[in-house]
Amino acid sequence: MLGLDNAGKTTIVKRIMNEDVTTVSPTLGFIIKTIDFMGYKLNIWDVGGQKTLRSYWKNYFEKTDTLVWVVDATDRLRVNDCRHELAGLLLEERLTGASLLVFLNKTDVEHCMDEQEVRERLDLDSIKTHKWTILPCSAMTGTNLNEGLEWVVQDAKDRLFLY
Ligand code: G3D
Repeated sequence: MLGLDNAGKTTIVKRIMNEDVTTVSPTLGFIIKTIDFMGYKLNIWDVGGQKTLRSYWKNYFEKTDTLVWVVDATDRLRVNDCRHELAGLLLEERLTGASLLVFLNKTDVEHCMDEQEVRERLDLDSIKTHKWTILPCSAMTGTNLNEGLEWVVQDAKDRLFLY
């Protein structure tokens, strides 16, 4: 799970794990959590998103089935930065076979960017190299987090049947 700092990655992981979401501090390194979901074990790597940490992202790509890219729906100022970082990741050789789930987080906040706006501003429709989807969600309310994990599991299942 990657994204710019402050996108809500740690809060999403905490919400999924049913932990208290009112106390999060910036992720300086990474946190690994394993959850049981629909009979599968999902290993979630929450990797810090600050600019200084982004060069380390590539150390986490080995054996990644799905890249969960978390976008802050309230952060219009950094949406270009967000598009640029995502585009760079999709060029990474070790992520070639990975699928992409874009979690549009913080959609509980009024006047935030909606799915259509983010699709356009991140240029998602031009992505042909990876199977992808976008889901508006909220780590605060829990909206759509399970649906996102379901997509991840279903996608992994589909790939198992292919091999
Ligand atoms: P990161 O791990 O991507 O860096 P964090 O992001 O999980 O640390 O979250 C950054 C801030 O966004 C936190 O606020 C957190 O409470 C808030 N946040 C995360 N998800 C949501 C959401 O879905 N809705 C809203 N409204 N806020 C969210 P603070 O104030 O602690 O910086």
